Amino acid sequence: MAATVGPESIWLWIGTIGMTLGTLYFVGRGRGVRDRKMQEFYIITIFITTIAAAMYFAMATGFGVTEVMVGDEALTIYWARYADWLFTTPLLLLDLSLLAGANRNTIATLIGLDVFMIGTGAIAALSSTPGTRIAWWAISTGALLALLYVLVGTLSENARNRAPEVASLFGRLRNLVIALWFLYPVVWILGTEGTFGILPLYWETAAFMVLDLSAKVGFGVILLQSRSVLERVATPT
Ligand code: RET
Repeated sequence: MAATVGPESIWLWIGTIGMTLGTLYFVGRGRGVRDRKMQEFYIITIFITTIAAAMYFAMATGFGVTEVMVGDEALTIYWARYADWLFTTPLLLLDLSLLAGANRNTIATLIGLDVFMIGTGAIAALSSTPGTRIAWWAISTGALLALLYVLVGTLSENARNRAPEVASLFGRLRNLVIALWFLYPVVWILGTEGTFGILPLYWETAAFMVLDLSAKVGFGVILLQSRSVLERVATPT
């Protein structure tokens, strides 16, 4: 069932513009980078904001939204968020993993947990009883905790074997991820999805927009800011 986009569309348009500007900025920064290893970071990060710009545009124009009946209440659910996160969160983790020099098993574990988290989060959003919504939310949050555990455990250990400036950049980005990613399930449960009606759709949409811009454009700006650090990743000494 289609649903119409309400006054929260202002935030969705700001999200669309922000992600587009982020994409253009990263494309500009990536020009002239010849080293293949360094290019990986630019390619991944450009895809992250490109996908998000497209999904924000889909939400702003009413394509990425549906209605879910929970009891006799109709919830407006922006499903395009999950389509966005399904691809962009693994790409963010890939950026971090390449920086840390993780092996394939660690990368697969992180991305597996992440896809499981977003998949079960989508089920939570589309479920039709408050009880099952909360249960899937809890399952998804469990996956987030496991993911962050790998991030502070194995991945941080890998990063310690890198050059000091690489390790320090990894540390900054890892802390940003921990701080921001924790807030997603909080906004979700307080927002319309949680059905407690604490945060109205208008403010929930604003909160997700700020989180998404920080977690994608903010993350990318910090990562791609310093070519010399990325050069150290490309040619370790
Ligand atoms: C959901 C709801 C269910 C519980 C959990 C969630 C976690 C979502 C996260 C999203 C991260 C998104 C990012 C986007 C890109 O910028 C699905 C909201 C745990 C962690 C970083």
